[in-house]
Amino acid sequence: KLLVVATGNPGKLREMQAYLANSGWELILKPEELEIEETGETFAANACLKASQIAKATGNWAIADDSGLEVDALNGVPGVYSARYAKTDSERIARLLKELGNEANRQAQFVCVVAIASPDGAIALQSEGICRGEILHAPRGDGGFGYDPIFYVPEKQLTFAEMTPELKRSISHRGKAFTALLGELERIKS
Ligand code: ITT
Repeated sequence: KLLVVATGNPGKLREMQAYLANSGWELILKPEELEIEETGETFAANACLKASQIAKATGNWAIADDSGLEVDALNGVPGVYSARYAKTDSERIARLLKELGNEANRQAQFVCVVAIASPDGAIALQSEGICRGEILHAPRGDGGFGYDPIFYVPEKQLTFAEMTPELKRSISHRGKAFTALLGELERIKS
């Protein structure tokens, strides 16, 4: 069966493709001109919105990921606005470091909600993953994407951007959301 990967973010796409590689589904990319406005106030609402709209528009099963970084000392900001926080990854990082300033509490978490919709737009599966860490004072590493260079995982003593793609995938918010959902996804296929 065909599964449309409903993202326009190349970093996310790479990771989603890796999780889905052995799922038995034939992956197809979202048509570039199909852009869904994220009007929801939660990750779950936006993930469902994207999966549902893309499924209906293409007439195929679709999988969407809505994710972002919640910083404790900023009351969860940028949260669902992580992509809209600034224009480029480096501007997003610069803005976040400026807002946080010398705040001593650097605790934060990445959140990811994955949703899968059937061709009629109904949500068939939904899963959430959270990964806690700390915001550094300056970027480290050049792997990954988005806020990865400032997101430090104490247990590994590395930022997401310093990890191999395999290590990041095994412990990340996205990894937890996908792991919980892959078995079910296989069941739907047959
Ligand atoms: P799509 O909606 O097309 O999938 P998007 O980039 O707009 O792409 P979101 O609305 O879910 O996706 O925004 C998520 C943002 O959160 C993303 O742009 C990154 O800045 C950040 N983000 C999410 N997961 C991340 C990760 O694993 N590493 C670093 N940053 C991440």
